[in-house]
Amino acid sequence: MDYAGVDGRRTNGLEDGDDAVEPPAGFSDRAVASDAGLYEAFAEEGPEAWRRAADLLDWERPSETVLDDSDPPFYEWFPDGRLNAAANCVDRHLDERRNQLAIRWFGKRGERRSYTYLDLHREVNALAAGLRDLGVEEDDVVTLYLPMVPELPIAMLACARIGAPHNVVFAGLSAEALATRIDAADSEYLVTCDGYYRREDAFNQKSKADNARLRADVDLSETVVVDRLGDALDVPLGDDEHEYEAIVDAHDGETVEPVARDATDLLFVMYTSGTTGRPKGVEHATGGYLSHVAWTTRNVLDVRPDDTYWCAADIGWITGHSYGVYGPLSVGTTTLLYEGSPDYPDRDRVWDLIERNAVSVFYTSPTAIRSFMKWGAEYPEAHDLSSIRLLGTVGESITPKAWHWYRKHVGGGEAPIVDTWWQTETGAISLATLPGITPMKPGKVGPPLPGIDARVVDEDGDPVEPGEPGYLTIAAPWPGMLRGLREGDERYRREYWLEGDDGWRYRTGDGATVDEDGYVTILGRVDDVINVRTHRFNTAELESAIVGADGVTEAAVVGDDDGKIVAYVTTRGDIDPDESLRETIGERLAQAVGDVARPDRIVFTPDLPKTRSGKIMRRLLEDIARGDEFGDVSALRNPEVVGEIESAVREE
Ligand code: 6R9
Repeated sequence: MDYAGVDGRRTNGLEDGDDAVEPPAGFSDRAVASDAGLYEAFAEEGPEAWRRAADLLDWERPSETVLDDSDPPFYEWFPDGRLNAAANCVDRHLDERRNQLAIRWFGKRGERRSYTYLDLHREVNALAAGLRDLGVEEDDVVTLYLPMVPELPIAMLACARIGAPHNVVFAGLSAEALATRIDAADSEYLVTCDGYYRREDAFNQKSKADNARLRADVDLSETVVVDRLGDALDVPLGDDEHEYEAIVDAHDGETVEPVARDATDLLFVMYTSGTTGRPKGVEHATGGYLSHVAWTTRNVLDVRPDDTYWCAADIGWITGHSYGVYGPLSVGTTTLLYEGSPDYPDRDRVWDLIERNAVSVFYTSPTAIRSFMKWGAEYPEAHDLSSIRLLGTVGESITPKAWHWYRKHVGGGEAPIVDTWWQTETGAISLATLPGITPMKPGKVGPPLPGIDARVVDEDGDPVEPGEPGYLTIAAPWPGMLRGLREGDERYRREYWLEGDDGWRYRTGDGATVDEDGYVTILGRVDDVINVRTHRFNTAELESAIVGADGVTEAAVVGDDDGKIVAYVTTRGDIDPDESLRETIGERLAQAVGDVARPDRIVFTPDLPKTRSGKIMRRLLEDIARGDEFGDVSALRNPEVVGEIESAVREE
């Protein structure tokens, strides 16, 4: 099979003998998913079983067919159905809960704003009318370049209402990254803001957008600018730039009929790192995506309308799309939106927000949990967190130690934890326990969800023995799956699909093991993608930015245990690597990708470890960065360099 090698040495810090933890009885009694027969039902019914998910939504026209799989790997879910995603997230809640809070927002400066479903309806409609007025038509892609402000989900919903796919670009990405995404998505419309606060300082986001505009090939025809900073920053607007507030005021009270979209029509595009240097545009279809997201929000995260739910991920990434916006709003709950960082103004910010809002379901990443652990249990312990009834984690593997800490100090020792595995491409949670039914095993994500045919296989595509490392694949289509790539069918097929004797397999790019009970442990990526601080980067993209610095000859980038970026860099013989080169490298990465990509550590080394065929042994460099044991290196072309690298790392 066409995979990079997965090696068996890595155990993901999982100690043997970690017993399964039963779902707490008090939880199971009230859980949304409480019938263990669900697994069997999905197995028996096949794709038809996913009708349950579609039935959670309001359809303009329900689909007769559940799945059209006549042209694999181009699958169509609910192909003859029609619906509008924004109507499902807003309008249909008006009868029952118009005055219930939909979004509670907390700004970096202690500001607060709340939107009831009625408020949300009014502003989404006004903006939808305004966007139309600016010329946005169905199928025009609108790029959204905003930090965590309520205007971001509102703009997403306004786009969805008029059938204009959105293309959200994480606010921390650079002008260059924004320009690439505007061009790749062929997007003529942009919604951005004047700026936002980073700690104490007002930061100019608009100037990044202006730079992107100069760089992009696509001519931006209209730009809408949210006033986040008021008088703190003077940002003049050009003729074809419009104040968000003025648009919403001018169209206040107008209603825009939600455009009925085919279930297979594009809801949004999200750029993510792939196996080559250029990001790829993952396309999500309206009906399958929203069905899967709504079903998992209810059945995995156990969210109900009377919850106060908080997904701490940035909306600029897929987790924020699916579980910060579409999931919670489609099921009609109250969702919290937080603009700041977890340690500002103090390290108890998260716990303060949970207590203040009586958050009942909290979803975050192992990176964040590791920081909480480092800061100490005294911070959560100073707050009343008894409102919490379920915890979730996503983005990378969680160690049993972190799992137990999270449960004890945040979950009161009682709350179930769902360790959810999924990807930008899968659209929604794909492997996880069902919290009221399935026992948890700390450090293992759990079995595939009902209806997800995930398998850990070897190079030939055959299932591996329990405990043996293999490749995580999915052997049958699922509703939340990407409908394709912006870069075309060929790239989509090549990136993700393998045709075997018994059909098509989706390659996740992750290595994994599976135990006797079918629980999957994720070993990490087997391709050139690294996950750090919940962001996904392509190593080649980062490395080429570093190698562009004067005097640098080679670079290899890895992630370490703390979610930090470590760059190993070699320089020309006549160059003495110094502080200024470090700065240059950091600056180049900030320019090319964004501040999030600045390395935490730069290790200058005389050479990089290579295989005989000249491939950089990134896995070995990762082990060194993590201080992990590594195996025999004698097969390397240059084994002598390993010792030098180790001492260079230690000197850091
Ligand atoms: C949702 C999201 C996807 C990659 C994925 C895998 C890693 C996600 C995980 C996990 C271990 C989990 N990943 N969830 N690894 N345990 N529970 O993160 O999407 O940014 O596309 O990243 O994240 O390596 O392939 P995305």
